[in-house]
Amino acid sequence: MSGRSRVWVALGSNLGESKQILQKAWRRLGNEEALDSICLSSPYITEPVGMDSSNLFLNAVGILETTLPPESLLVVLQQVEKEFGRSRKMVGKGYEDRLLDLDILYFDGCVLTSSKLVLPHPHIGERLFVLEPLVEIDPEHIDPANGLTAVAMHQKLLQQMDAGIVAVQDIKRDTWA
Ligand code: PH2
Ligand code: MG
Ligand code: MG
Repeated sequence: MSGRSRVWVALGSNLGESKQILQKAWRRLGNEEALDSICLSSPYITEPVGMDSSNLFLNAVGILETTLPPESLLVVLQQVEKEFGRSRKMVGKGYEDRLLDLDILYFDGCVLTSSKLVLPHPHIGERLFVLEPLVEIDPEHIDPANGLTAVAMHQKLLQQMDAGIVAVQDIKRDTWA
C-alpha cells in the first residue's frame, strides 16, 4: 500500500458471542485489501454508558493502516457491522444493543466534521471503555483536537469520576483466550 494512513478503531458488542464477534471482525478487517491490522488491545468488559441496557459490553481498541480516505473506510466498517448481523432499526432515539459497533476514533491527525463523520470521535474523553484500551496499546498518542496524550485524557476522566462530575464506569480487563 502507498499513501497509508493510521487509524484507531473502537470495537464494541453487547449482544451474542461478543468475544468471538470482535475477534472475527478484527480478522475480517485485516483481510481487507486496503487495510492492515497493526495491533489490538485486550478485550474489556464494560457497563453500558449513556444508554439503558442490562447487557454488559465487550470493548477493545485496535490500530489499522489503510490506503482509503476516512469516508470510504467508514463504508467498509459499516459493511462489516452488517455482515456480523447488525441492524439499525432506528425505533426510538438513543443507542441500541448491538452485535457489533466499529467506530473510527482517530484518522491520522484529522480534525473534520462532515455529514457522515466527525473526527476525532466526539465522545472519546467521556468513555473509559475507549480510553483504557487506548492507553494499553498507545499511551503517548496525542489527540489532535485537544493536544492531550491518551494517558492524560484517561487521568482527566478518572479525576472527573473521583470528583463526582462524571458517573463512575465499571470496567474490567479480560483476555482473548
Ligand atoms: N457504545 C455506545 C454507547 N455506550 N457503552 C459501553 N460500555 N460500550 C460501548 O461500546 C458503548 C456504550 C455507543 O456506540
Ligand atoms: Mg459507538
Ligand atoms: Mg458506531
